[in-house]
Amino acid sequence: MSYLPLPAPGTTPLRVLTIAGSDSGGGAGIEADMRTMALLGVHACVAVSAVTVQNTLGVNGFHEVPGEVVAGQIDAVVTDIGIQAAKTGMLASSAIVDTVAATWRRLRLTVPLVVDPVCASMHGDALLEASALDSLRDQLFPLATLVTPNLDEVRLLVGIDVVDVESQRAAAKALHALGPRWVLVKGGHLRSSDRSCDLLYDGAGFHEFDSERLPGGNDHGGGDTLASAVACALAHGYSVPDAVGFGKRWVTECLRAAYPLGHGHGPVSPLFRLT
Ligand code: PXL
Repeated sequence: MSYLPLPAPGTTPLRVLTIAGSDSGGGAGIEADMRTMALLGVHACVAVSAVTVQNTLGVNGFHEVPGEVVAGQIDAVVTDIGIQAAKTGMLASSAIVDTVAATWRRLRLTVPLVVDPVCASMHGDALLEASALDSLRDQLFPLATLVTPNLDEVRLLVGIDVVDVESQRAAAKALHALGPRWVLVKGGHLRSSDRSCDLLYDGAGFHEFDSERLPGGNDHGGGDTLASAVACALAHGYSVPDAVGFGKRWVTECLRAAYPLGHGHGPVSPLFRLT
């Protein structure tokens, strides 16, 4: 596949801000975002929302960063370094979601914003307090260029159980009504056991993204990696459908290169780009 153009050595790369939680195991969250951004030739700036205590077996707990510190990180990055796109991942609480949205509005940011509405880890550990769903829907979604929920997040956000193409389309419409410009409903293995079908919707038309579904349990950080790659492509000026197509191809390559780690789920990996 072809990747994004790399910056010449010594020249300033494009910058993408990730507002997300840290994974001490290094597989998901900010660590996954930064790996993908670096290997796509983009400079990653970070606003840490929470510090999780986790390994490949699960999340043992997390410590939330105070809202004003999250806002301060965004402010510091935007007013000095400048960004061409941003993405959000784990935001932990309604206080942080509200602060991120208020800061985005206060700074009058107009760059593309990818919102990955992370609610839980793959082990089912909560990464967002239940009361924060209202904040996500009411405050952050209307600012988003693209939201990228998986099927569990769709159920929590709009109460739709996606079981087939029709319910996937209904979910995309219900999510779009909350205000984001585009919605990507990640379908997992909805239509067949060996394909992964994601549905993109902008209020007018549907675009389908189909990829092979790779076997193996090492897929920690897949959603973060996809959203980060999409944000990098948007920073380069790609259209949303082209950016999603790129992100999907990227995460498929990262899944192919996933490696075992610890005693649980290993991470998807962009390190194949170094070989
Ligand atoms: O992959 C979702 C995710 C995002 N951010 C953090 C996580 C996880 C999953 O465990 O730990 C910090």
